[in-house]
Amino acid sequence: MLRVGDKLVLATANPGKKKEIQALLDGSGVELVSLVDYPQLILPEESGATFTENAGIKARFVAETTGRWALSDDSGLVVEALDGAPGVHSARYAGPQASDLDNNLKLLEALAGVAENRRGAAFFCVMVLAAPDGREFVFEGCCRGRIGYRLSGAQGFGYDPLFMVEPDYRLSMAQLTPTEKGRISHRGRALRQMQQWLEGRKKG
Ligand code: ITT
Repeated sequence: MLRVGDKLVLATANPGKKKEIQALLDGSGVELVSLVDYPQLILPEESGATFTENAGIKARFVAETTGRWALSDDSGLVVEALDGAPGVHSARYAGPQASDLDNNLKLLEALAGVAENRRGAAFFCVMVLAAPDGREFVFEGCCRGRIGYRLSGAQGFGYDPLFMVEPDYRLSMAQLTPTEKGRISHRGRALRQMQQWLEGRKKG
């Protein structure tokens, strides 16, 4: 089992995710290293149809190649009025090289004319913790909100400036501090599930 002092490789090339995961696991006793420490590792193509499949692909690849425990995060935004898009394609919604701004502008355009009560959305996050011996453990988190009409706030990354947070939809996710975001976010929830599970394994 993953023990205090073991190195856990974060299987993500996304700096926004990396920063949030590092902050949320700070003080947990797990020593985190990232792909920056393995510059030769390029994550494989995310060919899965679900967040879980893609998270598995990334974590397995990194655990197999480094011989260490690996933790991946596959996440994205699901918009009701768009039948679940951009979903697993969230990172590349506006094209293969799309920036966060490109993706946000495309989303605004796709929702042009859609009324406030039909702009419901949710962020999903699936994390896979993969052991070098092939075992895999899955953790999930979700966070509901609504897509706003304009970008607001400068914190976070991705679709945060358009994601208006429940229950009153006054603030976007990008207007929350990192701590506030971590408390309610899909990623924070998945990581807390993982931490509870690790605690349980230590006692059991
Ligand atoms: P890795 O595969 O290297 O981890 P990626 O960005 O390609 O990085 P994903 O395929 O999981 O990862 O796509 C996640 C996208 O979903 C991300 O690029 C954002 O556009 C969006 N997203 C995920 N979590 C988010 C968050 O907390 N806030 C805003 N947008 C988020």
